[in-house]
Amino acid sequence: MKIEVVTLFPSMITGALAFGVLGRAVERGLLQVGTEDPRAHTSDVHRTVDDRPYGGGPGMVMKPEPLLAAIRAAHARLPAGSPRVYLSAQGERFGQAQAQELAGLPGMLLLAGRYEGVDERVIELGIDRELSVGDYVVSGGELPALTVIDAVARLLPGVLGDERSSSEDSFAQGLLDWPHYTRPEVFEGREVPPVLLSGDHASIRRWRLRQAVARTWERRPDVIDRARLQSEARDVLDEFRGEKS
Ligand code: 4FN
Repeated sequence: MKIEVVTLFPSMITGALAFGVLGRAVERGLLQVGTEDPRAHTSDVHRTVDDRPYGGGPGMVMKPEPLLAAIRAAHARLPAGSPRVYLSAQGERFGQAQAQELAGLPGMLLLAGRYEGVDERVIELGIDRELSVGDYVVSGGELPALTVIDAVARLLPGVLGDERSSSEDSFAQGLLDWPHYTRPEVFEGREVPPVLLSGDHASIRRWRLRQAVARTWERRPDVIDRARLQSEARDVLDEFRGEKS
């Protein structure tokens, strides 16, 4: 997959993509990420990318000419069918379903805003879709863009090792994670649940499923997706529903 990020801070994007699973995906050519800096599309001596808002008020707005030029230059490097996405507070909420959808595309352009945001006409003329990573104030769209890139890249074939596929993530089945443990067996007086040391793989699977269902029910009832649960998980969930209501 090919991704282009339009940003005033390209090194925030390229820097973050040097590490871990994403770093390896880029090294192996499974993921290709380019950047376009609107400042490169200015012609004045001060290389101006922002201006004061019409109507007054505090803060600055990203001015339209260099921004739309940067979007067009970056979009020209992407395969046909690559949407232009503006990361913004006004967008549709980005979740695992949106990540799945984007992972099926050949490419995408991500626009990261700064200041108070972009001139509205850039959205009208140069953007296909708006996505939001959540309801909090951030200083720029770069970290939201990286969040989208990370969540999407993990779903691309070959990005995770053979030993672990994204469809095995418990969240992919509509549940939170079960608790994880590693050595030592006793840490600061706290023991690993004995079932995990039993070697009884059927019991371990049942325990983990129960833990995942219980935590999701208690902490995030909003993310339980009954439809995506396996029949065994649905049975455990129905037990919980019976006990708690
Ligand atoms: N944010 C809110 C309401 C109004 C503005 C903001 C805000 C970065 C350029 C946009 C924010 C949130 C989720 C990008 C926040 C996101 C952004 C995102 C974002 C600088 C202008 C700005 C009601 C959500 C608190 C600043 C709420 N997902 N403005 O943060 O880009 O992607």
